[in-house]
Amino acid sequence: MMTRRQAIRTGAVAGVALAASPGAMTQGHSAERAVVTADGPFTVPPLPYAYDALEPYIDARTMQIHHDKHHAAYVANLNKALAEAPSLAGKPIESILRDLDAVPEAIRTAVRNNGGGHANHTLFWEHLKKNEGRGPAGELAKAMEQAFGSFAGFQRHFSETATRQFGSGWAWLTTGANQRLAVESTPNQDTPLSQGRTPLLGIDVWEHAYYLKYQNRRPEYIAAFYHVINWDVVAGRLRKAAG
Ligand code: MN3
Repeated sequence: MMTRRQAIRTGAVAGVALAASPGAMTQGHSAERAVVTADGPFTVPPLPYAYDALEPYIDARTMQIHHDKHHAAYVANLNKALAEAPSLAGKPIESILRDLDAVPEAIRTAVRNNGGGHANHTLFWEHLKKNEGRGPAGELAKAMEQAFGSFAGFQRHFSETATRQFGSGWAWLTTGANQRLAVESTPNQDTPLSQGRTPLLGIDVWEHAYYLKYQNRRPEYIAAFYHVINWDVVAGRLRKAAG
């Protein structure tokens, strides 16, 4: 993790040097290259696979715009807001979002929206991978049986929640202090972290996440999403939360 962070920082320095003005953003042109945003503590993590790695379930063009433009905009706006809050310097984004009351009121909404956007998308890229029909195993599968009766029960609950989220937002698989799994949704870029919960898996149901391929057919996008969940990553988050 540190190595990757340092690599990103090195990339960010190069990006600053290349940028035409101090506030300019340098956009990556391939999946191998980090999108760097100058002038702030946070950077967009590089996509850990090629843009087309999730085809045909999520198309390459959507991934490129979503990662390089949408995520980059959240990071740029987060950095801009945090420039006015030296008290938050050096804090991880998860800590900031867990305690939004500690964020100065003047920038709280900007941090909630753009910090949430940064944290949510960072999780999202990490837990996407074509799974060839494999589902959860081990402790995660057991925890799903306890909470939802079965993996199919989880899918029903998760799909319904994602479908019913009115307008932009996310559906989540989360865990909390009682270690029990739950499915919930958040509007906009709100994160379960701000409610004291730990997100394990999230589906972005903003139209920018699916409109190019699925247009208004959100349920089709949700059905396709099950083909691109990296269950090892989700299981790892559960272990970490329980640890
Ligand atoms: Mn999004």
